[in-house]
Amino acid sequence: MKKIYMILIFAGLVFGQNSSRKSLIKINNAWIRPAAEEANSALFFEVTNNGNKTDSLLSAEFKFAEKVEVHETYKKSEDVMGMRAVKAVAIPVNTTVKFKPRDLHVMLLNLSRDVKRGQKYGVTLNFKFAGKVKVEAVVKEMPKM
Ligand SMILES: [Cu+2]
Repeated sequence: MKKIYMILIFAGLVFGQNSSRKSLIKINNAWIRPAAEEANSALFFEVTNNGNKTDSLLSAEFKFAEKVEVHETYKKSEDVMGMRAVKAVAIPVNTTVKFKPRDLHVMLLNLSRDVKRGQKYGVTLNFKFAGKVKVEAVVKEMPKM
């Protein structure tokens, strides 16, 4: 009887580890706005949390940007929009958060090369619990308003 308990506990530990390591964060439609060397660009995507606890996007990495920041757009005054860096963006359970133009985005500052339409780049998103999530982003034009 004792043996069976031990096996169950062991199985629980292994299973628990596996499920906590598995990323339940899904990224869709990642894209980058075209921009020239030394200019800034931005990365957009949709992130869905299929896990059972709120996760947070903390930062991102892009090899060809000097600096990468997570930004939000806000109303500076009646008809002026501004943007600013945020420490984290919460991704609640069973929710898709859209990073899109004039809203949340990942700012790619001071590009070290031209980022041209049709090119594809690997980017890494760093989540509090899911850890590093790598995605491929395609370069395409901003959608028309
Ligand atoms: Cu920005």
